[in-house]
Amino acid sequence: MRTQVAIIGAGPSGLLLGQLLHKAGIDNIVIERQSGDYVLGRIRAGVLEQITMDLLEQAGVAQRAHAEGLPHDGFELLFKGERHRIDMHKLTGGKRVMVYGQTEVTRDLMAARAAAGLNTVYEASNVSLHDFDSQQPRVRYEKDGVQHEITCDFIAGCDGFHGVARASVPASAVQLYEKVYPFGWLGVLADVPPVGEELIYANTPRGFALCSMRSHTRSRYYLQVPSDDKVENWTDTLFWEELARRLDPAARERLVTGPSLEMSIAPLRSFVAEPMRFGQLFLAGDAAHIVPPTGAKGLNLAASDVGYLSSAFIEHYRERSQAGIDHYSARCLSRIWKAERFSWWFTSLMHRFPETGEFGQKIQEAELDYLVNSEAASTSLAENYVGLPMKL
Ligand code: RFL
Ligand code: PHB
Repeated sequence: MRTQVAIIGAGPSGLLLGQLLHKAGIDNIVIERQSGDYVLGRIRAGVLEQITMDLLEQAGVAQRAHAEGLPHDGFELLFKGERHRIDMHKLTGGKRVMVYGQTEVTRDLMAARAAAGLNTVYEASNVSLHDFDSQQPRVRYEKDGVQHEITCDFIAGCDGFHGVARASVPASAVQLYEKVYPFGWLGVLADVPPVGEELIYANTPRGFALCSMRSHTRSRYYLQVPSDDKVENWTDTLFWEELARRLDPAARERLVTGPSLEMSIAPLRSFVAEPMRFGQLFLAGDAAHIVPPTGAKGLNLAASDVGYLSSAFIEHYRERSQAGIDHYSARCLSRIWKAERFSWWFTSLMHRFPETGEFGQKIQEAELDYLVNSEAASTSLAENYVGLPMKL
């Protein structure tokens, strides 16, 4: 088999790249280790930046996000038992975010790919990458016990943090930066109306909590839990009781509980691999970087990488120019490190750190007080939350 771009991974990065390339007439094949249903079963991000919406539009898959997504102009910070609104729309001169789940983005991209009759290989095993330091890279995989080989011009490693693409690069060619936090997020998805119109990020002496949503009838809630906690230690009742304890009285009053559709624990980590290009192999999304989810940046960074990468490939095929390809890694990393900084800062501000004790809590509360009372400080928060410009 031959294609122009072999894409490893059918998460949001891989599928969005495939769709943008297809729109530009560039042939591609997506190779995914799991089944389509398994990919759709992972409940992850929920907040899309305008830049991500623009890319979905460019890919021709934004109709349902526009129709069913919830545009949000602000969010609330809860600390010392009181909520304070950050008016993103006002503070950023009219920008907002869209609340629309990663599952739905993935579903829309899968439907568009199927409708266009594009080749996606699900349940591919033993995927391996070869000769990406030459002009003839190859990808091998097994499907139903049969070995296949794809020759291509480029390989896009969109296969997430645990994927094969980054692991195929010699250790001496890549520099890794990592920070692991001493806690995780316990998440619950439930068909109950959200506690508020907007998201609530709560800093409490019992730990962080986040009230998010997928629609007016489906809520997504998270609690900070110790790193070694297990889902088996929790029941729906225990979750709702602990969430209620971390809310202010008015929100507690409004909280509607119900059976969880999904409950899982995600570890929190900051991670960057540099560079993101190795000859004809390009990393994008979680394959190259991870942010703790506090700033809602993971999926959005994946989308902006794919924005840069699709432009680079389009420039290569249309104009025979290498410029986009040569600048890919530096362009991405400049934006990624700013999002890493923001996500680390917001995580540090909102979570309880076992080692800093009461003093740490007081310092956080002082910073939060400053943040909500200083227009300069809240503008900086809002500007980062809605997403920094792509600067192409
Ligand atoms: P994904 O979504 O991990 O997709 C990668 C795909 O590659 C496949 N794969 C392989 N395919 C072929 N061969 C191999 N050897 C392969 N190895 C892996 C995988 O099966 C998968 O389908 O990466 P992508 O596309 O870069 O998208 C990134 C986003 O998924 C990610 O940034 C966010 O979901 C991060 N994230 C969150 N971000 C937010 O903004 N808000 C959140 O609330 C939020 N929650 C989360 C998250 C990430 C989590 N992870 C990674 C465990 C919760 C969790 C649990
Ligand atoms: C979510 O809805 O899953 C979500 C929203 C905002 C975040 C993280 C996760 O910061």
